[in-house]
Order: sequence, then C-alpha cells, then structure tokens
Amino acid sequence: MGQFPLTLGRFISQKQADDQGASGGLPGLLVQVGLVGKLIAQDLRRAGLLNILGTTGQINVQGETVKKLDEIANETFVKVFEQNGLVCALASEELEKPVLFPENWPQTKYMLLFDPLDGSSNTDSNMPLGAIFSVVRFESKDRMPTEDALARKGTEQVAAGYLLYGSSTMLVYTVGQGVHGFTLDPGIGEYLLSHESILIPARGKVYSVNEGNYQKWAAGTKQYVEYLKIFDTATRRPYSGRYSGCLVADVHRILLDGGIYLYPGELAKPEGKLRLLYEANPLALVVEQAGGRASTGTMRIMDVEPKQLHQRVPLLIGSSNDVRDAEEFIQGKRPGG
Ligand code: AFP
Repeated sequence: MGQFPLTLGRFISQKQADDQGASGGLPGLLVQVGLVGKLIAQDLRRAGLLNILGTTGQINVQGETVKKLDEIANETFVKVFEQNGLVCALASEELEKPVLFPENWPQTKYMLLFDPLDGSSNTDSNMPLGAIFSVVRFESKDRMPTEDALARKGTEQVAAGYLLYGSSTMLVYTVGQGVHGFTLDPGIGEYLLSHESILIPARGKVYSVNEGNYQKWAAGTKQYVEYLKIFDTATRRPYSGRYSGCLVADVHRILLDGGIYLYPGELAKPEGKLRLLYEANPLALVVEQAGGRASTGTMRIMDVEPKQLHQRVPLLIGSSNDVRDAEEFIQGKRPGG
C-alpha cells in the first residue's frame, strides 16, 4: 500500500525532531491553529443556512463594520487558545487590546497575533476567506508580557502562516525551515501534507491590486501598474490581473504561481491599509522562506520597527524580481519603464 500522506501533527513533530533547537510548544500551537481552521471552515461551509452572514451592527477598532463571521472567527481563536495553555498573550485585528494569560507564563513564552478573518467583504458572496497568524516569543525571566512585547519586528517571528477557506481549506506555515501546505480532508478531519517545501517562482505573470484606487496612488505606483499592461513578449507582459478581495487567497495564488500583490501607500494614506503585525509580517515570513520578497516599497517589511499593535504598512509581496521592479518604480529609479 502506498505511503499515507503525512498529517499536520506528524509532519511538524518529525520536522521538530530534526531541529534540536525547536522547543516543545510550537508544534502543539500550530496544530491548535489547525483546529481553529476546522471549526471556522465548518461554519463557513453552511454560512448561508445558519443566519451568520451580514453584519453585527458594530464597528471594530479599525473603524470597519464587523461582520458576524468576523466575530465568530475571533471568538473561535480566543476560545481555543484561552483553553489550551499554549500561549501567554493573544493579539487580534478585532480586539483593541491584547488578551494576556498570566497563568500560562512562564511555562509558555509564545504569543500569537492574528487576523481571524481576512477578506470580510467576501463573507456574504461565498468568495474566498482566510486567517493569518504570527508567533513571537517573550523571553523575559522577571515580568509578564505586555502589549509592547507583542509589537515585534517581522524578523523576530518564530512561526507564521495562514488558513485559506477556498474550494479546499488549507493551512500553510513556516517555522523558518521552508514553507509547507496542508489540505483539510473533511472526511477524516485531518490536514494532510499536500504542498511540501513550496518555492515561489522568481517572476510571475499575475498582478493583484485594487485598481479602483488608481487615482489615489503616487506617480511611481501608477507607472509600475501601467508598465505591467504594456505588450512586450520578452518580459512576458502584459500581466494578468487577479484580485479576490482576500489577501490570503491572492498571496496563496502568487506563492504557488508567481507574481505580485500590492496594497500600496496612497497620497492621502501613505501607510496604506494592511496591518504590519498580523498581516504583512506573517505573510512576509512565508513568502521570504519560499524565496520571494516583501517590501513597503522602500524597505523590507520584516525590518519595519513596530510602533503600535495595529499599525498599517504599505505592502508589495510576491516573486522577488516582480517586487524589485515595483520598488524601482516606486523609488523613481525607472521613470521610463
Ligand atoms: P477586509 O477583511 O476588511 O475585507 O479587508 C481585506 C483586506 O485586508 C485584504 O484581505 C484584501 O486584499 C484587501 O483588504 C481588500 O481591500 P480593498 O477592498 O480596499 O481592495
């Protein structure tokens, strides 16, 4: 009989066994993120039948309308992690303040930051959704983590990844030893290894951006997107536009096939829309581990020094050559294309 695909738990434990430096709690933490994914996927599969679509009537800390599924996804993350003792702090896009678990410290030093439901505008139209997570460690011997301990540079992440609720439910993660993808088999309730050691092509032919914002962009961003549309077979242009409204879905496509996703800064909002700590940093770690690049347009995402928990950052992410091209346009180094 052929080899049965590796489950998430077995794969992570095997990888951890190979890496003497890894400490115990991380595999369990990642498996628990997988559990959150199973619980949320179950709701999403029947969302139209459960009266969980639409909005709650609330506005979140981001000033955005809260969808019922945002709240359900956030509650699922918090409930799973307040019960498993695997983290000493949680930070969520949906919560203004972090949730601290002093009872779990110092047994566990891990802290989890997450966007519980990415792509909320897609909830009622059965379009792709995701979740993004980042893990950092709190090393102090003599004090509990506070909010400032969560605001760490992307280079300090010990793990990161995402859940993708698409035609399949997938979990993609990295602990700094490559990027691995698992597909949920709903029949047995297990994530099975489906994409081992993902590597992103150095260049793609897809760009993913909301062109409705075109008039808000600085000249360099406009010039780059216009450049992608010019016919030139030598540089495989024009690129194809693909934009789902879900960062996770668009970045996943680019991770596998190559290309670039952009949510650039705007003249009136130079910081852009996406969050550094629980959107840009985790996806930057995944994409860099797969051989790609993630930039603000002027610097590496993972080198950005955080100032506060929910800070925004412009994001260009994907194939290294595509992101470098975009940076050169944005930095005014290629006015002529
Ligand atoms: P929502 O979760 O509020 O829908 O935002 C989704 C997102 O953060 C990211 O997943 C999308 O790529 C991007 O914002 C869509 O933003 P626009 O609707 O402004 O293009």
